[in-house]
Amino acid sequence: MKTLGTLLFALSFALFLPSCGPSECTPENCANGCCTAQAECIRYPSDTACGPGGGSACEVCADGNVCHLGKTVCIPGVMRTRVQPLEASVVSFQPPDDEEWDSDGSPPDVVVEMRCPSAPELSRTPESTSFNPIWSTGGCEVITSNLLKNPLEIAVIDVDPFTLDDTIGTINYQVTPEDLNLGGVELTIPETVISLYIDLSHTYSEM
Ligand SMILES: [Ca+2]
Ligand SMILES: [Ca+2]
Repeated sequence: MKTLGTLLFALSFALFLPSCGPSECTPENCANGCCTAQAECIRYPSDTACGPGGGSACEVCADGNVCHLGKTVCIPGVMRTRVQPLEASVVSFQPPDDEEWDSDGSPPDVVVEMRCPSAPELSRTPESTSFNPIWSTGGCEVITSNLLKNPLEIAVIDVDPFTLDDTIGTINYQVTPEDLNLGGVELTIPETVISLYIDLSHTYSEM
């Protein structure tokens, strides 16, 4: 009965382990966040754990309420986030053969296409002809809670008028409460996109 012996040994060992209750969450060890009922320190508030820094109790926002990230309190209404690519940095040559993006050696004509969670249409920025393209339009605006449920599907493209566009890179990215609180996120697509900064700006409206 070797198996049973092993089991009993493991069981007795488990019984003598120190109990793993929640550790404490206090104003001292959670100065930058709020404390959940499970004694977890939440640094970046969201609808399910909303509260200011200082180790106070996090609030779960009631139905029809959202966590106002600036005020760090639950307010009645709807929160929307505008997702806008602002700037990127693209490598000078196309891997794997280090070809130029365009045959005349000019910089790529970069657009960012995004499929945003629950948005009805693909969003698309204007062209920015540069290795460091910038944009200020062509993003999407969605209900913020949807952004936390499904990833952004992002494609960075070099538009070519007479041939098929070159796909510079694609990435699916799941937005986090941290990104929402910081107001943006910087992404990297291996090999081709050194950085892509996406701005996340929020608006709140009464139901
Ligand atoms: Ca091209
Ligand atoms: Ca081009």
